[in-house]
Amino acid sequence: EPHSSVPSSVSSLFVDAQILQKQIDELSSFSDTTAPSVTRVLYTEKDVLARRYVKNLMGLAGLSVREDAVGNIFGRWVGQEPELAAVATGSHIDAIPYSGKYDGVVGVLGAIEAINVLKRSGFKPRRSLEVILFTSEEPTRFGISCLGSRLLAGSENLVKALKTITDSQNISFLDAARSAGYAEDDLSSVFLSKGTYSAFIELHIEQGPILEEEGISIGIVTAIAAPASLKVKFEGNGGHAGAVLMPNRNDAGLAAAELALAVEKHVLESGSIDTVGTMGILELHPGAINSIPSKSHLEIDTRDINEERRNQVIEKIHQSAIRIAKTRGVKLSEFHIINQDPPASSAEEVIEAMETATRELNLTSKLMISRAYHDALFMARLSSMGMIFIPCYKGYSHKPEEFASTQDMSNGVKVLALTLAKLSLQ
Ligand code: HGY
Ligand code: MN
Ligand code: MN
Ligand code: MN
Repeated sequence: EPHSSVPSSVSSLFVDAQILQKQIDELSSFSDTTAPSVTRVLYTEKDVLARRYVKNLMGLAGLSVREDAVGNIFGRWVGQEPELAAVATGSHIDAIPYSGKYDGVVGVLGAIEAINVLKRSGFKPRRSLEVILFTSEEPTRFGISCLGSRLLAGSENLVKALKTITDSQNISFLDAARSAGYAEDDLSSVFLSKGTYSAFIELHIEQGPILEEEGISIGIVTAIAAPASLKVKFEGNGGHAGAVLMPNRNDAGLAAAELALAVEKHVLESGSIDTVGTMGILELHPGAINSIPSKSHLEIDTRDINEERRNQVIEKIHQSAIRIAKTRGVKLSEFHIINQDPPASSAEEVIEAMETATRELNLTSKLMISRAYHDALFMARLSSMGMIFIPCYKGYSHKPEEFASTQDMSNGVKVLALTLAKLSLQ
């Protein structure tokens, strides 16, 4: 049967930006903190409400919806040749504490709107098109980033870890998942086979200032930086903050502080602006002003577009932790690498489809790398991958001031719609 063509006149691509903004605002109301901040953590009551909201929009868009054992949600528009590998798109809707309402959400609600745009244009997909809501892209609750997409890409280690892992309230992953109506089947049922998708594309705000500063409408991502997270614990004798003289102290808190500064030192001595690192979590026990910390728990996030250089930083941080423990007479009770992922490159054919789409839409675009990680980093293990960035206000993200204009979102949705259409017909 004749393939339908990509929407002939791109002017037939109409994005209902008002509805999209309204949906973004409504979704942001499912939050555990007051507006304008958004907090929506995996498997909480607000997360379940938000998932229901998105499933409803998928249904209204005529997508057939399914959910897997950890709550990845799939909305499929079956194509004329349903046996072919589908073209997928999607992102996440979980939000770290006190963050904004666009991170991830633009790539889920915008993807559903892209489907509506194509339907309104009369387009008929050859390959099925699938919108994915990934479970728990953020590491907030269980310390695991991109939990849903990591599992989809296949990870026996993660299945094992999820059987025992608990959150800070000592609730197990499995109990939390069951409370949200998931984890009935074995978690390895989540794995997707390599041939499931021919391409995966994620629409996301840039979470950086470049596109806005340079007045460019679309970022075409060529690679996603290699993320790693470390958990470190020190233990000392603690004691009275007044009575114990300095030579007799082994202060677990100051050991953590010294390691945090060592992270900065090792990152800066890498010689590349692409190497980054911080200590995002620091907990001191007992956490009383007049008690020398007897325990410290710190978590370190370090990334680089160059995997080798990033791994050298991790090695140096480990050496510093051992040295600090020795010189301060504290115990290094834990040095745990939570994740140490390789970077991912976008596929040439997806980049080309995006460049053609932006040209046809008369939009300016720029090739760039993503320093933030995304579910696309793991979907790249299953199929060709690409990402579309849109500008966001001053590059702000992971804070309530996060903002993307309806014009920029509409541009992003059109590029996504046209790219999906092109790849669906290939
Ligand atoms: O941290 C990240 O890179 C992502 O935004 N969660
Ligand atoms: Mn055919
Ligand atoms: Mn994020
Ligand atoms: Mn994100």
